Amino acid sequence: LNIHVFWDGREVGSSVLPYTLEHYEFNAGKQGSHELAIVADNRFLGTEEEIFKSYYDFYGYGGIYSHVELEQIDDETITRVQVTPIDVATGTVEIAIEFPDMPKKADITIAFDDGKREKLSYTKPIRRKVPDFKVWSPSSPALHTVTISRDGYSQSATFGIRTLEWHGGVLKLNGQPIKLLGYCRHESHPDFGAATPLAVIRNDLVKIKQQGCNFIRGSHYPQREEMLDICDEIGLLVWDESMGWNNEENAFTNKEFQRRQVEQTVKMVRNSYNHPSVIIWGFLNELHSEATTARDIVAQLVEAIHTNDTSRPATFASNRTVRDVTLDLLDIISFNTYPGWYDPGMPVSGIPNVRPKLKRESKWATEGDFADKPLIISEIGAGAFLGDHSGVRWSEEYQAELIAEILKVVYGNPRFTGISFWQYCNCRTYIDGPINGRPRGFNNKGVLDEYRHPKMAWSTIRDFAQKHKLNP
Ligand code: ADA
Repeated sequence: LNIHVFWDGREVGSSVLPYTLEHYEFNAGKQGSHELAIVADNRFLGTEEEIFKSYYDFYGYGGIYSHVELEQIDDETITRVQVTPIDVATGTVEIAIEFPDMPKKADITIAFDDGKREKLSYTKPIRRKVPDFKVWSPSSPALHTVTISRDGYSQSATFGIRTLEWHGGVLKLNGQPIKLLGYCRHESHPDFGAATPLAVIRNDLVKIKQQGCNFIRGSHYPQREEMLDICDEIGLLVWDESMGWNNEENAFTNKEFQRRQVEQTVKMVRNSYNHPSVIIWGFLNELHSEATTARDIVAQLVEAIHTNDTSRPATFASNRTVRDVTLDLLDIISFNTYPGWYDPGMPVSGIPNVRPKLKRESKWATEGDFADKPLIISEIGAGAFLGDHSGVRWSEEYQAELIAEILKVVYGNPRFTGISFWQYCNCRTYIDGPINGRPRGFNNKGVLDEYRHPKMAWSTIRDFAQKHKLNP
């Protein structure tokens, strides 16, 4: 899949990074009318370096998934404003500014919210206490803005004051250990494909929040800025990840695949840095990480994240679990695990498998040096057809009972930081894909169906979330 951007017939930009927000700067010529043409080529090329491969278990929709903006930037004297929260007791943040001409020194003014402007000569990132600050958290998602001006041009950034720590096996938000509960969510709707209107996105996120959950894993690609804006505003925590799905050795040892992976991950981090809702950066879902050759790409991506952001942890969702040889490289250990669904000997009922399997995996993630790393269940769940009340596999009852058992086991074991269930709602995939059991061409593990009608498990999770009050 790739995109080509033409201005008056001249190519001014292109991309091979699906779902990545791209910026193209070019000389637009004289004032007057011009033609902008964008070619979205949704053919799978089948090459090793391709990021979006035809076998992924989610549909490769064609076209442009999000909006296009055209902006005249003649007078732009500031390129990027990056805000890092440092301390929630004093409201201290660090501000880093990039300029198009990258001067050694720039005369700027800086103002928080509607406050007064401070003049200064900027040479390196500065620390300031935000006046009248409020701390951001899921239960009180307070936002601030900072406006930087230079030579009559201004740029604002919205941010939240909140901190993260990830040691001692726990994830802390604002100094307090936090338990996560929520869903993996695809940008997918039967009427709109991946070009989900903002009203649908907002409705999904508000529903999840009202259910009592606090967490979304944006599977399996960088989330749209507008989606993250809503999470900032309503107080949902987000795992944002760059695109990958079950990538094999021939791809992840390919230098061009590696280069593209690093590029899309760095772009994701830089594009979405200021969102307080984003608490985890991820990549390469279910990489074939039992291979020692996988260590190179994992190390490269962790380093790319750390180089661009020291304030958030890096992880990826591993389904190799106890066979994974890359876990020591990560800040958080994350397992995609399907006891009770993908069990040896299926299709018999596997609910009794939940406890022993999760116990074994949590023990593995605690041995050696791993005990210091928080442990998340990044996927777990079961397929169910809306309206099937047979009580066996694929019924609403089976999914709900399995989920009830998972909730009991995971939140009863302090080693686990939480769950993002697979998945929020059914999503479109391929009926003839590599995985059996994709009836109707949908992945039917949604707790809601594809039109967001609830299955029984929705109230199982709601009742649990409301009883346990997870939002600090
Ligand atoms: C994997 C994968 C998901 C989905 C899921 C499933 O864990 O990460 O994208 O394919 O399995 O439904 O089997």
